[in-house]
This record gives sequence, C-alpha cells and structure tokens, in this order.
Amino acid sequence: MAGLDAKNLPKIPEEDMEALKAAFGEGNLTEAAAKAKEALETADKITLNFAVTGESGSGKSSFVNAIRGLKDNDKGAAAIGVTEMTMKLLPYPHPSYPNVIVWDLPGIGTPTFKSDTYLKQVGFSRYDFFIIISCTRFKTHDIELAQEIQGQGKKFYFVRSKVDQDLENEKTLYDEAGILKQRKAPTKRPHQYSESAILEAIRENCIKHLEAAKVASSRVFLVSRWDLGKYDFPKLQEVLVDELHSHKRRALLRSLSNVSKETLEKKKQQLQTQIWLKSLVSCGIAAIPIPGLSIVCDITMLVTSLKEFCRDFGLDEKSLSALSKRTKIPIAELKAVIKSPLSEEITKDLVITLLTKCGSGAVQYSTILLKFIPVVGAVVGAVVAAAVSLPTTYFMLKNFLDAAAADALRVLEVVMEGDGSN
Ligand SMILES: Nc1nc2c(ncn2[C@@H]2O[C@H](COP(=O)(O)OP(=O)(O)O)[C@@H](O)[C@H]2O)c(=O)[nH]1
Ligand SMILES: [Mg+2]
Repeated sequence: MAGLDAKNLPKIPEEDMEALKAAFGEGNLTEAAAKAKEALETADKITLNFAVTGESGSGKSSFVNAIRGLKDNDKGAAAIGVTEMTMKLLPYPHPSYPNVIVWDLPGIGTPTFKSDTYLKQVGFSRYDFFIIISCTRFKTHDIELAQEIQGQGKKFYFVRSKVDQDLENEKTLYDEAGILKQRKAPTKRPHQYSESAILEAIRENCIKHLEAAKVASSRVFLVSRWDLGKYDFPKLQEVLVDELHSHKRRALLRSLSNVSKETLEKKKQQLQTQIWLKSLVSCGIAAIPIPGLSIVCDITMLVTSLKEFCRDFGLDEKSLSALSKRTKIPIAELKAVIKSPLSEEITKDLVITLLTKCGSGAVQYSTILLKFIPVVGAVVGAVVAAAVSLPTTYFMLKNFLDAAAADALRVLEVVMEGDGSN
C-alpha cells in the first residue's frame, strides 16, 4: 500500500489488508462484519464425503477408523473383520468434524456387486473422491472401478494397505543380524534386510499391474493402519488436500491427523486466511467495550476461535491423552513442549490478557484503517474504536495461531523421536 511504512509494525499481510479494504468498500462496518460472518459460516457448513472401497478384508473399515483418528474399539468406529454380504452403505462422520463423512462401502468383486453397476448402487454422485484399497496387488475389479470413476470425472486414489505385515513377513526370512537366511530356491531378495527395498518392491509390483491395465493414475500409497506417521500416509493426506477444490479443502484439512510437518503447515496457512474475517466479525457484530482496554470486541467469539485453533492442532486434554495412549509417550512429556494454553485453559480473562499484549503494536494500524472504514451510517466513535480493535484482535488471533502451530510441531517432533527409538 502506497505511503505506508510498515517496517516497524507487526505484519498484516498485504492481501489481508486488501481484503479488509474491499470488505469496507461497499458499506459500513456493520455490513462488512455481517458479510464476514456469513463467509465464515458458509465455510463451516461445507460437507465433504469420500468413499473407501476395495475387496472384502482389504482393510477398508480399518482405514475408515484410522483416517478419523479412531481405534477399532472406539465409540463410532467401523466394525472390523466383517464380511460384507449386503449392499450396506455406512456413513462414518469424523468425531470432531462431523461435516467430514467417510463412507465404508461394501466390498467389490463379490457376485452381488459388479463393477459396472457398483457405482450406481453406492450412489456415485455423493462422493468427492474415492479411495481404493487393496492388501495385495490391485485386481481387475479394482482397476475397472478406477476406470469407471475416472470416466465419470472424479478422482480415485490407490492405497496399498497392511505394509507393516509385509515387512514382518519378509523379516522372518532374515536372521537377527539382518542377513538373508540360506534358501534353496533362487531369490531376488537383497542379502541384507532393507525396509526401503521391500517397500519399493511392493510399490513397483502394484504400479506394474496398473500400468499394464492403462489406468489413468498409477500412483499407489503404501500405508499401515497402525502407524499413520509412516510410509505414504502423510503424502496421501497432502495429495488429497492439494487435489481437492478449494472450498472443500478446508473441511478435509481440519479433520486430518497431525502426522506430518507438511499437514501442520497447511493447516496453519488455511486458518491464517480466515483471521481477518474473524477479527472483523469480532469487532463489528456483538462487540462490547473491554474494561481497561480501548477496544470493543466480542470476547466470547474470540474464546471460541482460540479453542478451535487448539482443537485443529490437537492441543486439548482429550487429544493429548489419546496421542499419549497411541504412542506410549507419557502425557507429561508431550505437555512439556507446549508453551501456549491448552483449549481447557482458554477463558475470557485469558483472551483479555492476550489482547492487552497486542494493543501497542495494533494502535499503529488504526490510522491506516481509519482511512478506509467508511463512517456511513455509523457513529464516529464506533468507527474509531473499531480501527483500534480490528488490528488488536487480528494480532491476538495471529499470535495465538502461530504459537499453537509451533506447539503442535514440537509435539509431533517428540512423537517422531519416540518412534525412532522403538
Ligand atoms: N497388520 C495390519 N492389519 C490390518 C491393517 N488394516 C487392516 N488390517 C486387518 O485386516 C483385517 C480386515 O480389516 P477390515 O478393516 O475389516 O477390512 P474390510 O473388510 O476391507 O473392511 C482385520 O483383521 C484388520 O485388523 C494394516 O494396516 N495392518
Ligand atoms: Mg469392513
């Protein structure tokens, strides 16, 4: 923006300032805030449906649980080890983000379900994308289904499940020093046990069959239901997010497990894009003066926003306890690296304290904001208050988001270190 010396100020990204300016362009503060509120609500209402399909026994139901962060015996988990005999479609909403629904489809390839009618029977149009799972190479009906999905203009992803089992099986062929045991038959196996070589062989074998069948995409993601941080699961999460239409991307991203640095970074960036909208709503709708501060805002809404950040990054007692159980790392060790408050500690008083800390940096923005917040229909005093409140709220939210993302990253590092020592 011309004439603005922002060198010494905390930074509000140019695009956020432009967006704010545009929001005020056509009306006053109240109108701009109402529009921002609507935009946030619309984003929250977006639903995402995706289907998990494949042969019976391939690990569909397990995957449906794993991707929702559930153990197989948790409440709301899909039943495991059940052979599908009926055309039953089961929707499984994410426990924390119920607008994300994973569908456990009946197994393909059984006499009841023929590839050509299968998609019609399962209600093709409902799904945003498909995950096709196999615990061996992909068979004819997996491939036919992929081609059908592709032909009807939707995306599919091949997931090769149970790779932990493959690795275990291979290990039995090697001695304790990792040297291939004597075998009578000639073998292509390497002399020294190598996890990466085994995974590569699985991948190549899958790809070879897909390419022979001329499937549009021969990408295969190797996963284990027991360890989502390993193999290709983090990459799968990334690809799903990247290939989704932007308005659906946020819904999926928020629901994803925090198993990789890339996912955490993407979550942070996504949440960052909404901060100016949240600030606007906070200062323009149910705003009330905050005692001791020269600002007006909706503290309740800010409390909710901070709690949402915590939930998205797994920074609440329930998530940490689940993570501790899963990784067998004591919860105290996880908490030791967390610097900002957990969801349970977020109160109105805490928010006021955080706002106070951001006040001095924000005041410098008020003159800039005053240039483009129209006084139309508003009491001048209210506009002046908003001009200070907006950047104060903005910095408070942004600082908290940055801190929460950094905490989540440190927690992930603890988990990854723990993994390495096992
Ligand atoms: N070792 C291992 N076993 C798995 C994995 N995924 C599923 N299973 C097991 O495979 C069996 C069938 O899984 P299920 O999810 O019921 O398959 P579905 O019939 O396709 O829904 C169960 O015993 C699961 O515990 C995995 O990633 N690793
Ligand atoms: Mg099942």
